[in-house]
Amino acid sequence: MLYLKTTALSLSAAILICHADTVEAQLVSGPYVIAPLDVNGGGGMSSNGGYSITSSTVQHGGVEGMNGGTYSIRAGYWPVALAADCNGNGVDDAQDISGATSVDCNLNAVPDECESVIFVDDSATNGLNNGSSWGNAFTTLQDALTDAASRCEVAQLWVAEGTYRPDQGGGQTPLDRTATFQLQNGLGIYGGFAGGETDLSQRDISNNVTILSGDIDSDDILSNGISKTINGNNSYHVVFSRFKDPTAMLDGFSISGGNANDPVLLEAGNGGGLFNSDSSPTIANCAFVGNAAINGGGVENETFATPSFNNCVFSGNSASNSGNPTAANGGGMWNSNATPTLTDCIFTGNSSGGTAGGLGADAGTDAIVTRCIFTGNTANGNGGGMWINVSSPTITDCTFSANSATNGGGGIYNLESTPIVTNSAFTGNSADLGGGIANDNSGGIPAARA
Ligand SMILES: [Ca+2]
Ligand SMILES: [Ca+2]
Ligand SMILES: [Ca+2]
Ligand SMILES: [Ca+2]
Repeated sequence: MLYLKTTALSLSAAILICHADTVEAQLVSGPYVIAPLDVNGGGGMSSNGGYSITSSTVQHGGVEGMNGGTYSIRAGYWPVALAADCNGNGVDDAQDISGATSVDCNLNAVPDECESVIFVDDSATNGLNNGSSWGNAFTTLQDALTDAASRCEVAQLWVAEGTYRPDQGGGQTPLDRTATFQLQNGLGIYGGFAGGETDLSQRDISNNVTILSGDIDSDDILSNGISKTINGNNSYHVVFSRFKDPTAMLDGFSISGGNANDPVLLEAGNGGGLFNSDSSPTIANCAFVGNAAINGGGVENETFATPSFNNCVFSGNSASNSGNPTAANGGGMWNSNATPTLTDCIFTGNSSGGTAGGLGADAGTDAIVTRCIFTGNTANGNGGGMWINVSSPTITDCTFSANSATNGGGGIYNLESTPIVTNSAFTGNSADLGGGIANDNSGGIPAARA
């Protein structure tokens, strides 16, 4: 059913209106038969004087004042072709906006949900590159982020398969190691599209690998676009988040080649894949692969950060410190005074020159770790799978297997902490002391000596 808004329609004689009729808002006369009837949203009717309204559709106003043969219909809808219905809800878009069922923050008379997506595809080199469609997609993610930040109506970026580097795009300096993809509140950044999809549910993340790469100087040894060996001068942080809330979302990307290796600039030594400080973004369906840092090769969470990671993989990341090899922490992830929520995540093949091959939970990190797998992570110190210090993480339904530590705690090294470990398995982990779990000055979980 299609409708045309009327604002003040007086009826004084006959008219027949059916579904298929096209009726302009105008004064009409004659005895009326208005069909079919469906009166919504106020109004109502009464009649005398011989009028018959049998089946009309009148919304948002209705019929009123039917006395003496004169009708006044206010703000009703006649069955007509819609002026605009971009959101396909059968209501004219102008009425969506005036009725506050749609937001129009940019005041262009278009419901914002119809213009909320910006498209990005590094292959779309023949279009207008304004982000308005797949054909006219931006070719760099930075251009899309800049555009999104200036437009209140934008809620999502859809990014097609390909490789995107943070030093690419307007306003960026090529080879700038400090260039980084900054998350934004109210913006979901989604990868995994082939290009051409019309709905978020159509993307295929595993077949359309969408890489955010810190290999800005293009000399890393790659495997399918992922950095296997970092060479040269890469981005300090591929992705960056500070003071963001859970509406800042990253979903469906492989994040690779970040290298936070500066021992002087503290932040530049932490979080090669993602640096996250005092911030609570929502990260889902992402793979942090082949990143490096002094602390937090894959991810660094610090300073009251409460991010969530759902269905993410942390693989082949490393914590290393060329100037002081054992002063490195958290190959996969390093948390300092942060409370990440990790659900259905996998830490595999991460390494640390010091503590925490897989995940480090330091200084008040009350992480919530559920249904996660830690396997094949190594620490050239303590805590192959996980290292916990002065923290109270909750670990539920997890598996620790084949992790190793040169010193203590192949699976978990637990220092002055009170973790709660429930329904979790420890198999095949190894360490000089505490192959499964080593407790050091802790009152929490029992030790499992190798
Ligand atoms: Ca509409
Ligand atoms: Ca709008
Ligand atoms: Ca592409
Ligand atoms: Ca490089």
